[in-house]
Formats: sequence, C-alpha cells, structure tokens
Amino acid sequence: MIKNRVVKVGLIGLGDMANAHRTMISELDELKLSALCDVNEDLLNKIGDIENVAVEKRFNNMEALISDGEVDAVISIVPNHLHARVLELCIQYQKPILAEKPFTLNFEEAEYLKSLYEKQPIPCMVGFSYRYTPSFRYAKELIQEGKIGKVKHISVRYLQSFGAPIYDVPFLWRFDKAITGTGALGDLGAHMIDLARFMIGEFTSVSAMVDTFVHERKNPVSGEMQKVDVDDYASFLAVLDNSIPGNFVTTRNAIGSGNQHEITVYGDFGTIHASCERPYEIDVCIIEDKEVQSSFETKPVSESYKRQQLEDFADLILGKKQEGTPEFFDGYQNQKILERIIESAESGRTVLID
Ligand code: SOE
Repeated sequence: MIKNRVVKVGLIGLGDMANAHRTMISELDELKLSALCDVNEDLLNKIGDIENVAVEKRFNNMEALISDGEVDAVISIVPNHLHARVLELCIQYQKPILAEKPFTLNFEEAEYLKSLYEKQPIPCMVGFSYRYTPSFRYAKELIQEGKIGKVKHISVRYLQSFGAPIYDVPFLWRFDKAITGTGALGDLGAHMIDLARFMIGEFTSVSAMVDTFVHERKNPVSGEMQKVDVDDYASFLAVLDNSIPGNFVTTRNAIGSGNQHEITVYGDFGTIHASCERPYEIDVCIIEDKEVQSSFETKPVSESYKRQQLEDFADLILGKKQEGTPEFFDGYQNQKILERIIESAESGRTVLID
C-alpha cells in the first residue's frame, strides 16, 4: 500500500483517449505521470518531452513499464484486444490499475482474469467514466432518496453519429472484431450497462438484437473495401433487480447525435431524465398533488456533484476506496452481460444473467 506520498503513474497507450487521462493526472496532486509506454517511438518521445518523463521511463514494451520498480500504478488505454494482457501483467506484478472499458475482448478473457484476480487481488478500477457525470450522480441520489417513488421501469440510450454512411468513415480498429470485440455494443453499450448497474441494480435477464448497417468500409492503407464484422446497432430489453424492466439502444448511426448518453427513470409518482451532454441539469417531473397537472421542470445540478474519475483511482490506491468506484467485479459483470446480449441476439431468445 502506498502511503502519504505522490503515486507515480505509468500510462500505457498514448492515443487520443490518453490525452484526457494526462489532463486528469495533471489536475491531481496525489498522482504524477512518471512513465509512458507506446509502440510508436515518435509519439512516445513527443509526449515524453511534453510531460518531462525521463528517457529511461519511456517504454515500448508494456511488461517493462508494469514491472518497473518506480511505477506505483498503471493507467491503460490500449486497444481492446490488449486489455486482458495488461490486467494479467498488473496482477502478476501486483500493480494497481485503471483499465479502460470494455473490460476485455470477450467474456472468456474476463473469466481467466477472474481466476488470477481471486488468488492475487489488486486495486483495480475500470474506466466507466459516466459514473462521474454530475447529472447522473444527482439523479442517482434523488432516486435513492425515493423522490420519484418506487422505480417501475427505465429507458437508456447511447447514440452517436460518426459511423453513419454519409461520413464515409474508413475501416478503423473500432470496426475490426479481432481488435475491438464488438462494435457499438461493447464501445457504447458497456457504458449503458454500467450506468444502469450504478443507478438501479443488477441485470437478471436480457433479450437482444444487433445489426450492422455499413457492411464494408475502405481500408485507409490498402484502399480496398474491407468487411465490417461488428455491430453498428444494438437494442436490448433487460430485467434488473426488483423486476425492473429496461429498454436499451445504442448505435453510431444516429444522425444529429453527438455523444448522447442518457437515462430516463420512471417511478410511482415521478420521472427523472439525465444526459451526459447536460452535466449540470436534469429534467424532473414529480407529482406532489394528483389534482394538479404536473410537467417536467429542469433542475440545476450543483458543482458539489462533480468528481474527477482519477480522484477515486488515487483514493483506491491509497486505501480510501470511495463508494461507487467501478472495480474489477464491475468490469467482469459488464463483460458477462455483454456476452449474454450477444448470445440472446444470436439465439433470438431471452438469456438469464447468472
Ligand atoms: C466512442 O466514440 C467513444 O470514444 C467511446 O469509446 C468512449 O468510451 C466514450 O466515452 C465516448 O465515445
């Protein structure tokens, strides 16, 4: 356990998402970016120079960074097919880790990691970042305080537009099953699943369908058209704890949607709607007097609901775990639910979540 000193963090994977983590690390006194790893030497040295990382702490091999005696904790932003290997190495070298979602490429990898983790647990956080959106945190509090009564059903959506044909996006790793595992389902659906688990409870069954709208895309290197073997769209009905039904839909083909992750929770005498695109307000309709016509009102969300994701990571490492921190089990359970969704879509049947 690291006590009362700055935690030296090694960052693996220096692509776009890494910039968000670099900024978050820079905002916290408890963490210091002390090591980097990427296969791209130019990128490694460019960011190493910007971040003043010692040349001997710039690695092109993830095991070298993870095993380094001066790396206290790891943040991993590698493509999905490498997630399990990073987690396996962090368990082997007993290094705390913040791993990006989706947890693994498939559930088989998650099962294997669980067998290792149970023997040698580590502080492990998963990048379900929307637990840190103020509007979702406030909505969760109001629901838990019973402000809308008993929850009866929910509706969750995560819509983006970048995959729509009109944008003619080339064949990226996000469309390659061998690298990404699934398409919109694991990329965006994983967030929907976690948000529902965070705000409402566990999944007990799913009934799903998936679809691919753009069946081939141009390989940016060869110029050849390449078959897309992942989903562009996923829709599923789920039953959560207390027999609460929920409908979920996610796609990258929703023209007009930016990063539209939202949830609507329907209770006995009230409804709450929250979106990540509106982090400091929620829409609420609560019946105070049934004789009076009620409508939705927009309520502000105070800054006090703001929490930076890496604050919880620092607290987890320093032995001060915060309630609601997404940990190893949350990643494992998320991957299990993704697997059962795929099984349901393939079989056309409802699948129980064991
Ligand atoms: C996909 O476009 C993406 O970058 C996801 O991979 C992230 O997890 C999500 O937070 C934003 O959208």
